[in-house]
Order: sequence, then structure tokens, then C-alpha cells
Amino acid sequence: MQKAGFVSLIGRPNAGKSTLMNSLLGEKIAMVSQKANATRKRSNAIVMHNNAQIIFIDTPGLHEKEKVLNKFMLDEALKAMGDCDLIIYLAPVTDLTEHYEKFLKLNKKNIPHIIVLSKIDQVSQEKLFKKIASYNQYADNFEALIPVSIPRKVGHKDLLDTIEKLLPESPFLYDPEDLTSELIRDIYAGFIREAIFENISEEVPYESDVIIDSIEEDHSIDKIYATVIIEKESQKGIIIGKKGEAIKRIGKVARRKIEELSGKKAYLNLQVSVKKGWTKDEHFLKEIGYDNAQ
Ligand SMILES: Nc1nc2c(ncn2[C@@H]2O[C@H](COP(=O)(O)OP(=O)(O)O)[C@@H](O)[C@H]2O)c(=O)[nH]1
Ligand SMILES: [Mg+2]
Repeated sequence: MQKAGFVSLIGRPNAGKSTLMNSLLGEKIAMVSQKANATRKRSNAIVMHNNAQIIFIDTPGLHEKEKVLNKFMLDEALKAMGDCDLIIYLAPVTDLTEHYEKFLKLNKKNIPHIIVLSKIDQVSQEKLFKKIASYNQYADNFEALIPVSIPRKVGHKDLLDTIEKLLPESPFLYDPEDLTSELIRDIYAGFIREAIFENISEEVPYESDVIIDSIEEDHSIDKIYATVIIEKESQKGIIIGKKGEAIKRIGKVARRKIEELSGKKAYLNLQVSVKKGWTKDEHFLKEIGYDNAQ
């Protein structure tokens, strides 16, 4: 008997959704950042566990919307939430339960969910038990509550076993050898964005994006040509840096992440281009793939 289904990772920005997805897959494909709101689009990871094929959908965080780009991000999360077999609601162990109450209201279709208490390595046992107890009052709403720590590798097996139990019977939906149904260019664009988040401070990463112009694959080396878009002329100096040192560092960090996934040498060419007000430009956002109709 095979099981298969879609499991959306839902939670506030910075809860650890992308980190958890990478960790369950055992490969890094989703970008991760200490800064909130780094994940912009849905992405997925196909994880085989016993006789189940679990397709995890990573989403941008649930947050207040302002710009058109942020509205897109919230819609992405809400869409993934309404369109899956099971939801993993990620709550950092330090979060107040009122955030969970907000999530319950957003889960209009009442899709079954598991609460994952994340980052439990950040608190004492006593605090962890208190937090678990504070979710008891909602026990009728959730299927399970599972504490997880990525650095301590706690909770993974428990989580996968629980998901397996809750998934519907179904033949596999993807080739069991596949890691993701995503395009490699989207994964690479994410790695470059991650490198920008790691190396550039303040608001510039939020006002930048990456377009992969082309990938030339060879048996020994992949050549990747990409453009970093920014909102303002004044951000050019920040992203390029003195004598180009910032963009070089971004390129180097991103190239390493790409090589780690591909297992091959990579050459990465980064151009910088100013596109005034792109985060508010609905037409342009659609053009570069931020399209909820997709
Ligand atoms: N200490 C600790 N940090 C974590 C854990 N999981 C994620 N993080 C960190 O939390 C930050 C946000 O993670 P990310 O996966 O980007 O969150 P997302 O916005 O929900 O996708 C990153 O700096 C991660 O390294 C965990 O279990 N323990
Ligand atoms: Mg994320």
C-alpha cells in the first residue's frame, strides 16, 4: 500500500520552515536566512519515508502585507495552505499561542494539521514543557504536537512517522528518485538571494531579486549567468561594494552552494541592474514569475 500527498509548511517568517524542509530532504535546496521574509515563492521537496511519498511545500511566512510583493508572498502561503493534504504549522518554541489562534482562523478549510514546536534547543526543558502544556487547550484542533530542533536533530523521525500515518493512500505522484519538481534555475536563484541576504545588510536584500539569464551545462563545469535587480541607483554601490568586493563575495558564496548541490564546478557571472520600484510594479512582478495565477 502506497501513500502520497502534499504537506504545506506554514508559519510566521523566520519560524524555520525552509531549514526544516532542507533538513528532512537531507539536501539543501531552499534558501534560509536569519532575516525574516526571505522566502518569496513556494518551493517543494519530495521526501520518501517507508512507503510514503511526502511532498513538502515551503511557503513565505504569514505576515502583514504592504507592498505588492508582500501581498504576493502572503497569497502564496494562503494558497498552499488551502491546497494540501496536511499542514505543518511551525511555531518557534518562544512564540505566543495567540499566533497559533490566528493560524486557526486562517485555516478556513480546516485541513488537518500538526504543530511543530521549532528551535527547542533555544530554551530549557522546563520552558519547553510549559509551552507544550499551553497548547493543550487546543488539543481538539491538531493531530499531533512534535518538538523539533534542527541542530540537535530532534524530532525528524517522529515527524515523518506521524505524517506517514496521516497521508492518504495513493500511488506515488513523482519519481521516487526526484528531490523536487522545481526548476534548477529557481533553486540557483534562491542560493544567490541567500548569499545577498548573508552579505548585505538592511533593506537592500528585500528590494533585490535574482533572474537567471542562462545556464550552460558542460560535463565538467556549469556556467550560470544571472542578473541581480535592485530598486534604486543608490543601492548599486552597496551591492557592488568597494572595487567590486561585495558582489565578488556574494558570487563566491553562491557559487559554493551551487557546487555543493550539483557536485560539479560552477562559473557564476553576476550583473547588476536597476529596476526602479520593481517591488510595487505588478506587471514586472508577473514577468519575473511572481504570479499567483500560476
Ligand atoms: N537554533 C535553531 N535555529 C534554527 C532552527 N531552525 C531554523 N533555525 C534558524 O532560524 C532562522 C530562520 O530559518 P528559516 O528556515 O529561513 O525560516 P523561515 O522563514 O520559516 O523559512 C535561520 O537563521 C535558521 O538557521 C532550530 O531548530 N534551532
Ligand atoms: Mg523560508
